[in-house]
Amino acid sequence: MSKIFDKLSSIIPSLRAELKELKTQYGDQVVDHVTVDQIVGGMRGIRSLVCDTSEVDPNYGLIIRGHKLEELGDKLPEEIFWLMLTNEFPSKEELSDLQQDIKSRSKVPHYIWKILDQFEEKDDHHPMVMLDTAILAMERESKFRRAYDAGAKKDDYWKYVLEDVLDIIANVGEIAAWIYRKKYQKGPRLSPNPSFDWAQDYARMLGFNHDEFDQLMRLYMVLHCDHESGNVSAHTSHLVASALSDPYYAISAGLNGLAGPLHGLANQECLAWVIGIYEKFNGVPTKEQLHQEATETLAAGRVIPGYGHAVLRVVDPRFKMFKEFGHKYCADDPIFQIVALTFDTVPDILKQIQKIKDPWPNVDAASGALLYHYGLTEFQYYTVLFSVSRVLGMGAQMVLARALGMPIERPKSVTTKWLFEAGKKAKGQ
Ligand code: CMX
Repeated sequence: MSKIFDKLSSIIPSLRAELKELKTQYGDQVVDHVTVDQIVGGMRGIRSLVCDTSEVDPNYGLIIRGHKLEELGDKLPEEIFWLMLTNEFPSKEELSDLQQDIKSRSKVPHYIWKILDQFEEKDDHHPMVMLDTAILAMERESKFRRAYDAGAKKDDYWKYVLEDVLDIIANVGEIAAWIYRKKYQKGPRLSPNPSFDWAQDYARMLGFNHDEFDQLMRLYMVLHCDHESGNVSAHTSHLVASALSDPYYAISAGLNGLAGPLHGLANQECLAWVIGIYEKFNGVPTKEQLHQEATETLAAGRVIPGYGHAVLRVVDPRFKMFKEFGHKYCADDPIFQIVALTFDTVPDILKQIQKIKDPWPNVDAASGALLYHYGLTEFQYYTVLFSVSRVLGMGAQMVLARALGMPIERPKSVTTKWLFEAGKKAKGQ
């Protein structure tokens, strides 16, 4: 067993004791209240989930285990995975041990290639369908399910969940890379290289051989890996795993949520919007022209993709970090220039629309332009990249939830009639 298992074995007893103390001391205390608007408004802001891997501060953005993103920009995704699980950065030896462990699990089952072969090249299956199908089909490898069926003790569930999560992490890059190469006819499948780090290996298996692109992939994988647990993908995978469905079911389910245009698919939509502008103006438009475009998009009843957020109320720090990368490496690229111009134009327009709570760019507003710059121009594929990264966060959250024996989720629903009555009563009518 690798060091991450030992490390977690040593800290899980204190996490369990902490949860027990919380329940004993404060279990019956009221810590939040809920309005009718929240109940009919997508449960926005209701505090009803526990997530220790990361938090999203509305006035800053993503904070991973107490660390702001600026501190994490030069870390490897493997280090962040360890951090999310243990609340500490790995030592050099621990990092290398984790990387070895992941490498040792790299073996995509042969039937996955056959299943992916069933998707015709150039057909209209979205690459997210291919990825989710592949992950779901690998469920027959689940060590958690096998251990559960054999009567594993509840206290040990997390170990088997971690086994599955590490197996998925080890293989998702190779699968995702093949989806890209097959769907977009980029040539034969490329094999993993044991001397590469995880993000670099994925970049190279996609077929890009560029140090800057490796660097972008590392940053991309760090910035997309987690966003606390209320977002659609994390919450979905957490919910499904709470039924003790194994990580293959749960991660595939979470990624199906990521495939929605209001969530992970926004990066694809965002770049499509930017490219549309580039093509229409045959280059970078003026600020006035861009203003007109944004106004027309809104008038057509569409959202400006990459702008707004359910929690954030400031510029997403992930956007800022991608923008900095762009300024450093592709400042002359017209697509990146449109992204930068959009940032100078769109927030002021969105601020005029009262119902919009966050006029600022989110992570999806900049990432696509950078990928495009290095030649990854098939923007339908971008949510797959997001997915590869999000496996880390969903996986870490799942391991901790099982370690803490979190129960099956089952919130109470109410009828509209009940809400009317409860509202009247609260108003004293
Ligand atoms: N353009 C136009 N209208 C927008 C908008 C945008 N960028 N952002 C919000 N609005 C609208 C909403 O559609 C909503 O309109 P209705 O009441 O008519 O339905 C209204 O403003 C209020 O929305 P909100 O409370 O500010 O935001 P929500 O929490 O409801 O939604 C989000 C958040 C991200 C879905 C929304 O801002 C949006 O659709 N943005 C564009 C898509 C996008 O970039 N998604 C990626 C988010 C990051 C991620 O999760 O991956």
